[in-house]
Amino acid sequence: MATRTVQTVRAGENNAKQRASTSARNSAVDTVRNPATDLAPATPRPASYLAEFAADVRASLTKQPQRELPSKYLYDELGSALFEAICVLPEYGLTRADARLLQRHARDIVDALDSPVQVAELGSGSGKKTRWILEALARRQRTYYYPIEISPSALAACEKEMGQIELVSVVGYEKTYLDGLRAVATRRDTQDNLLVLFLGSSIGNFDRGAGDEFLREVRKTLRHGDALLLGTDLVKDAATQILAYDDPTGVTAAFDLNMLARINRELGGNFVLSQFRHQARWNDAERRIEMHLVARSLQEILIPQANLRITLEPGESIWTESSHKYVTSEIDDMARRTGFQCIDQWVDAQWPFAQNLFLAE
Ligand code: AVI
Repeated sequence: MATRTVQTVRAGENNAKQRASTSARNSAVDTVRNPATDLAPATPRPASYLAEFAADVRASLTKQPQRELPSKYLYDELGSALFEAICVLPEYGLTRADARLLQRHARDIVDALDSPVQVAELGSGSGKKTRWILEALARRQRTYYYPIEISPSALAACEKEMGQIELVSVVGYEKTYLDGLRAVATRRDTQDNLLVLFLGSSIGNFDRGAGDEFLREVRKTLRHGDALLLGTDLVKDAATQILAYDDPTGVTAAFDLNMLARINRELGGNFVLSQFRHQARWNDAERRIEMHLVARSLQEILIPQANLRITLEPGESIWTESSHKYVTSEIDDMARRTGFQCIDQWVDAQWPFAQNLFLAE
């Protein structure tokens, strides 16, 4: 008897443009071909992609008083590989805490939901951590798993891995978070409840207001009785947090600097990487880690394909990412503000991180 199914729904032209992506992780792998660099793409990007990248770079690098670059552009092919390496750094406990909680509490999580439950995951990556949830569900019912991921290579890996689980059928969506979730929500049967997974504290890469807005949009696609499992990294001492984003082996620095290298590769920029230093700052008022690239000396930057020329003063920084941290007591409010109720919360004992189970009100 066939118990395994794997299928992929690919993005249309519009979705592949990643226009709707407001989050870093979901804008993953670079697919632009650049013969000069030998970074071969998995699939060609639509022609409009470079124009959008150039416009974003231009708008953010000219911001004053603080220049920025959008964190979603950290995730080209090399950036995504570096992020995978970050996840196994001893100093970056976040991913292991996330996985530990799922492994320990998968049963509690699925027991809180009425059958039949189907699972959608926003930015599934390779989906490794999700196995625990799917196995727990498959013990009581045939389960559909819908990984939603813009990176074709990550989605393929996820489909391959999760497609091995007995009584689990995988239908991958190569789309942005919300486009994918809308497609899943319209395809499910009326009696099915949906469990949406948003793991790894990816919510932390949104500014707090934008994070609320995003959760409200997620809620709009759901019905009463559906659930959202939200992973949130918690505030811990500043030294631990800084080390997690500025590791001694320099993997996170490489991840950050690669954004400049990518601009050089794809937009003809002239950033000299050795003239920039990666810096992780803890912003206590906003409860977030900020990643910056700080100019070591005066830099005349030319990015011809973005029609941009700027001067960076020595010590001036480009802000490349925010990673917000949470306190457990704020999660209830976050749920309520966005149309959910937080019905359970599990906190890791080794690395302060919480899995929060939200029910759609
Ligand atoms: C993907 N995201 C949750 C990571 C984080 O911790 O904010 C991205 C990251 N940036 C540097 N290290 C990890």
